Amino acid sequence: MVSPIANRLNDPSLIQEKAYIDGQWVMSISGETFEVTNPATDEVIGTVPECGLDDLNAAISAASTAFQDWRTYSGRQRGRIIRKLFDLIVENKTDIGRIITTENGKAKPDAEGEALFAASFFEWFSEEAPRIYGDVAPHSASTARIQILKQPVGVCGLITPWNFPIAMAARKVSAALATGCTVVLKSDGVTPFSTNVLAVLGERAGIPKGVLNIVTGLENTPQLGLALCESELVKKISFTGSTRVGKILMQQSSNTLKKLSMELGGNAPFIVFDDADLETAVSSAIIAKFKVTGQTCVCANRIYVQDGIYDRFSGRLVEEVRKFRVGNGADGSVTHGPLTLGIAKTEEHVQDAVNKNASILLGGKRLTNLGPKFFDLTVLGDVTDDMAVMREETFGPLAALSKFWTEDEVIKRANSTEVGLASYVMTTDLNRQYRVSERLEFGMVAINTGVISDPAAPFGGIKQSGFGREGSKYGVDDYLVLKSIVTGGVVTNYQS
Ligand SMILES: *[C@@H]1O[C@H](CO)[C@@H](O)[C@H](O)[C@H]1NC(C)=O
Ligand SMILES: *[C@@H]1O[C@H](CO)[C@@H](O)[C@H](O)[C@H]1NC(C)=O
Ligand SMILES: CC(=O)N[C@H]1CO[C@H](CO)[C@@H](O)[C@@H]1O
Repeated sequence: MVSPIANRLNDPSLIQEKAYIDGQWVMSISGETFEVTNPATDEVIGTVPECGLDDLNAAISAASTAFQDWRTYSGRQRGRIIRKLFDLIVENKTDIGRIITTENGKAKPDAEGEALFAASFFEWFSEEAPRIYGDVAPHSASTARIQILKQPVGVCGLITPWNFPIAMAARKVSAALATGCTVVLKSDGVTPFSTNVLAVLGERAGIPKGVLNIVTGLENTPQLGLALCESELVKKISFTGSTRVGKILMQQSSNTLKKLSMELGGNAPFIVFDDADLETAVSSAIIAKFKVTGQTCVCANRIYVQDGIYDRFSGRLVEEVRKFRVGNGADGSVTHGPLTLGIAKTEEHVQDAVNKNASILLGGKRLTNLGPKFFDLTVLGDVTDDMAVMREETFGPLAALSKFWTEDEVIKRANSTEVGLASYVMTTDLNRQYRVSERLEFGMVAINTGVISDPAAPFGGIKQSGFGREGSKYGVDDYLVLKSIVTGGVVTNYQS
């Protein structure tokens, strides 16, 4: 069967209903497949292989063999290939956007935006690839020398989520390839087609066979994750997903003491001070909260608004959010798509908050006329710290507004969570910008903007949001190991 998405593409070959192992598009050895559906319509849009351990081991073995050659490419040679992949993703952004919308549900501007965001990491790491410097260090003895090399860690097991099916994969693959590592990527079972595009275009860009392998799977995901973690040939795991699964993978990696990167859940505070510029605060909150219908790990989950600006902020926010249109993301006038995995948690959080006397300022209910996965963009007022929405990540279109009075109070409330990924601060007071951002216990702070991600900015969390950084000049470190070379018996007689 040809996937119905393929008919809607300029370049139907971007859709591959297979796994990609050692430079070949292959079925699973068992022959098993699973279906992929469009969350807006629940229509089946294609099938991909349900890979098992044999398939995974073939991919690991291919990556392990390819590593011996790929690591010997110069950074410049790798950079040129990675740069070509950047160009191809940008050229094909419309098609890629369509694929993302069809399997993830996000609206067209978000989907094309994701394609460009994915591309930006290949551009960035194509430039970092030739700049992986080591060091020369002075030895304690005058007769010895120290040279420090940065070398690729080896085969990397990458596990990526459905909410940015190409960008989260791109952010890892680009850095791994830049350093000379090879990759076995386990894509999310909900969104395998978007991730597969990386292999289609990667091959066209000239990535040698075995360097990038993609294993697809849905039901088998836990076994595949376990096998990646336990493999002796895999030297590193990078995971983006929930804190719960991150902890499992970390445990499973302990027998082989793998190098790890964990990009886990958040519970981002968004703080609006009285001295904020109102329009900046409103537009930033809209991006930080409602991007991809609230399904990002950096989404503003708790919006703290100071007493003096609370009424004006909530009024303007509701006015602006009201203008959006929820629907099938493929429809050009739609701004916000369905919830990819469903709406249970959003509904629960609204119910819980309302039961505890929060007020509904906008939305608050399912949009059953559109389908089972649509929820209205929602703004709640009078939210308090005892409500579930303040303690757990909603991953849905629910803006929870809570009033605060003093700076100390809001910092304390913002910090009191076991996770620490993104945070947002709206204030025009320069001293307050420094003071508050230094006191917030989060890996990232956005000041007067709702956009925190950029290829040049290190992305990552602290506390139970994980560790490791993606993007930026630090992003290659997660894929490198240091080697010290100490040379003894060096005789330097300058008076020769
Ligand atoms: C909600 O408001 C009602 C009526 O004012 C009050 O009796 C009740 O205690 C409040 N519930 C909570 C959880 O604050
Ligand atoms: C952040 O708030 C927490 C919780 O109140 C507090 O323990 C911590 O000291 C605060 N961090 C800073 C740097 O102020
Ligand atoms: C739709 C579109 O722009 N497709 C392009 C994708 O990239 C290839 C090169 O690999 C072009 O040939 C296509 O035209």
